[in-house]
Formats: sequence, C-alpha cells, structure tokens
Amino acid sequence: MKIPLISLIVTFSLCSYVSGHGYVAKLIVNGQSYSGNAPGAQATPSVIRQISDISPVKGATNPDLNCGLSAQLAADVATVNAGDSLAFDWRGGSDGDSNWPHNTGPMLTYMTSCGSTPCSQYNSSQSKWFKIQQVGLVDANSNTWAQAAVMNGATANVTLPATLAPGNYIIRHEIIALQLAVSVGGAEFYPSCSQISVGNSDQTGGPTEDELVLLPGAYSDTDPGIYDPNIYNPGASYTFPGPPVAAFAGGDSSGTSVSGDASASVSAAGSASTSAAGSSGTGSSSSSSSASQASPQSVCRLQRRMALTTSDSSTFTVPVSHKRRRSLLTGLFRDVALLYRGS
Ligand SMILES: *[C@@H]1O[C@H](CO)[C@@H](O)[C@H](O)[C@H]1NC(C)=O
Ligand SMILES: *[C@@H]1O[C@H](CO)[C@@H](O)[C@H](O)[C@H]1NC(C)=O
Ligand SMILES: [Cu+2]
Repeated sequence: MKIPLISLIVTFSLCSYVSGHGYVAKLIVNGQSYSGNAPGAQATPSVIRQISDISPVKGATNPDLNCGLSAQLAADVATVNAGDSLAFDWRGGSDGDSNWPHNTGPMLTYMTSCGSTPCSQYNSSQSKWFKIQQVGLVDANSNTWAQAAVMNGATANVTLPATLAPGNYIIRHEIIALQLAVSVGGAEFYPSCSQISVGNSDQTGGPTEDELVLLPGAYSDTDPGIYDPNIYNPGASYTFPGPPVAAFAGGDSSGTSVSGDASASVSAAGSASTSAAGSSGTGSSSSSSSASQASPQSVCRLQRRMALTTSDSSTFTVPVSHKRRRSLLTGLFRDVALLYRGS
C-alpha cells in the first residue's frame, strides 16, 4: 500500500505539532517553587512573565525575542541572593503536561537591571542585558546537549554570580532549539523572563559597558550558532550566539563550547545523518508498522533529512561536502523506502 502524497503532507504538519513546544512552568529557588501561568491562560500573580503561546519566537530580530511571545508584566518578584542556584522547569504542551520536547541547541541566561522601577512595572524592551551563563554540547562526539537532560525531565539550572550587586533584576532564561537550524530562519527561540530581587549584601559585581546588549539586537539569523549546517555532525564545534558571559560572572569571553576533533568530524560525516536520526527514533522503527501508520519519528526524521539535504550551502561559508551530501541523499532514499514499506 502506497501513502498518498497528501497523507505525507498531513503527517508532516502533524510532525511539527508532535515535536511540540513549551514554556517555563516553574522557577525554583531556595526550596521555594514559583509557578508560572500557562501561555494564554487567565493570569494569576506570578514572578514569571506570562507568554501568549507555547510556540517559538521565530527570527533573530523579532521584538518578542525580548521575553517571549507577547510577554506580559508579572505581578510578583522572587527574593533571592547572589550566588543562589535557580532551577527553571521547562515543560512541553500548552498545559505543561509533557516533558520539554527538544534536545538540540544551547541554553543561555541573561540579566538586566530594572533600575529604580519595580520589575513588576518594568518594560525591558529597550533594556541592556548581560549574559551570566551558557550551556551547549556536553559531548560533541555523541552530539549530546545539556538541553537533552531537560527533555528527560531535569530542570535547567543557573547560578547567580556570587558577587552580583543587590537590586531588582529580570533574569531571562532562553532555550534555542536548533533541530531545524540547517536552514536560515529555522532556529526556534524560547526566551522566558522572571522578576527577581537580589537581597542586600555588600557585593558590587556587575557587567562592563561593552558586555551589554539589546535583545533583540545581539543575534542575527546567520550567526554560526543560529544557522548551523553542521548541527547534526558529530564532532563539530558549536559557537554560542550573543556576547560572551560577563567577566564578573566567570566568563572566559571565548564564546565557544566543546569543540570536536576536526579529523573526527570529517570521518564521521558519513554517519552524521544516521546519528541525527537516532535522536528521535531507531532506523527500523517503521519497518514493523504499515506504511500508512508510519511513526511520527520516521516522518519527522525524513523531514529533518530533507531540510539537511536541500539546504543551500552555496551562499554560506560552510560548504556541505559532496561526500556528506551523498550520504544525506542515501539516507533520504532509505527513509522514503522505509515509509513506503509494509503490507
Ligand atoms: C514594552 O514596550 C513595547 C514597545 O512600546 C511594547 O510593544 C510592549 O508591549 C511593552 N511590553 C510590556 C510588557 O508592556
Ligand atoms: C539540574 O540539577 C539537578 C539536580 O542537581 C540535576 O539532576 C539536573 O541534571 C540538572 N540539570 C541539567 C540540565 O543539567
Ligand atoms: Cu518546539
């Protein structure tokens, strides 16, 4: 039995639904848990600025890059101290009833001062932000990102700089999901802003003027860490977008995470597509089901592989080698064959 083209197209659109999106459902600090409002729901007082929808912010210069889709001011402020550890509980689905759905791409944390305005009334759209943390690949060769732990149910953890000066701040935790970043504009941005008051202390730490950026403003759609044709290439290095982590927050100003061994990335190119597929299902997953019941994983994998295979490398500086393109095409044909197999 053959799958009509229309059903493939329908399954493709289902694919982006199945792969899903999400939001920060909770902020946990010092044993206290602050719940956020589900996107678009009737708001109750919270420290987390509510967004209108779980969908990603698309486009590096989108005004919603500031604090998420149509982010609203929040009524409350969490009381914290310099050096505290904050846990962000990212959940999937519009009610947060499933795990965060993505595992590819960095997580970055920025802060901005609300100055003399209470953060509950502070509009951050023109604010200057500094970066306090960024996590990316934890193992380049197996293509494992810190974000994968969040997909498995862990919170994303951020430690406030130990010398952070007291005051009112917005802390902006951002996941950039890069599963479609092989195409320009494919990156999905998920920023989330929470209002905090950093307790009195005699600390005076803060960023320098040149570490401050506007958001949007700090990213472009063609930054190497946002448009990334090598995203599924084991051993490839990753370059974080935006400014370096502020020096007072322990930044090394290099902006680059784990870098793979260059020779490994060349010899591994042939298996890159297989490894990418492995992230969401096994190669044989569709062989036991009939073609018309092709697993969402195999369809999503096919969709990703098509994006990879057809991405235009000519206008950018990182060419896809013939060998790699051939291996991508081979994988593409295999995936189509798998989808069509059965009964
Ligand atoms: C902040 O100001 C911008 C620009 O005027 C506006 O579009 C946005 O809705 C404001 N945000 C909040 C949370 O009031
Ligand atoms: C956050 O901390 C918890 C508790 O230590 C840990 O289990 C979890 O893996 C951490 N999250 C990430 C993304 O590393
Ligand atoms: Cu998503």
